[in-house]
Amino acid sequence: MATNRTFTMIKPDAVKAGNIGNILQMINNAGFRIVAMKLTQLSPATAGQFYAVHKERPFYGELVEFMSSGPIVAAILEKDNAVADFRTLIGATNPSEAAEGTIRAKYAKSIGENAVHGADSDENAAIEGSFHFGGVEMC
Ligand code: 3AN
Repeated sequence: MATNRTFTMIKPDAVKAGNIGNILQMINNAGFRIVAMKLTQLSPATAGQFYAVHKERPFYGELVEFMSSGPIVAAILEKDNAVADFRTLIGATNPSEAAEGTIRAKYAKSIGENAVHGADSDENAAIEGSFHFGGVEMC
């Protein structure tokens, strides 16, 4: 059964471009409630740990370097069908394939620097959320 929480990060490219506010507005307008949120910066080691599932992929080094290159916003979001609905809101991994009106279509630069992360399953949403937040940080 689908749970009602997902995990997101606004990535360094979107933070640098000044799009935190625009992206949070789209998240709010799509009906998500923010359960926890913080501005933070991942170290290369922490980014490597977060993306350990991609360790064997050819872009892993590039991904870790990019994700630790500047501040990010990490957040836990709540809504019915949160994981699937958030993936719809952000659009395809490659912004050139992302549907019109999605966050990545509007704000992503490339397949690597693609503005936002969205958990891809309920299980990963829970793991990723607790990677960044303790229970007392959730509202
Ligand atoms: P998604 O973020 O849409 O779930 P994944 O899980 O396939 O996509 O990839 C995780 C992250 O790895 C992506 N958000 C993107 O930043 C990066 N990535 C994926 N594919 C590539 C690629 N071909 N080249 C560079 N970076 C990539």
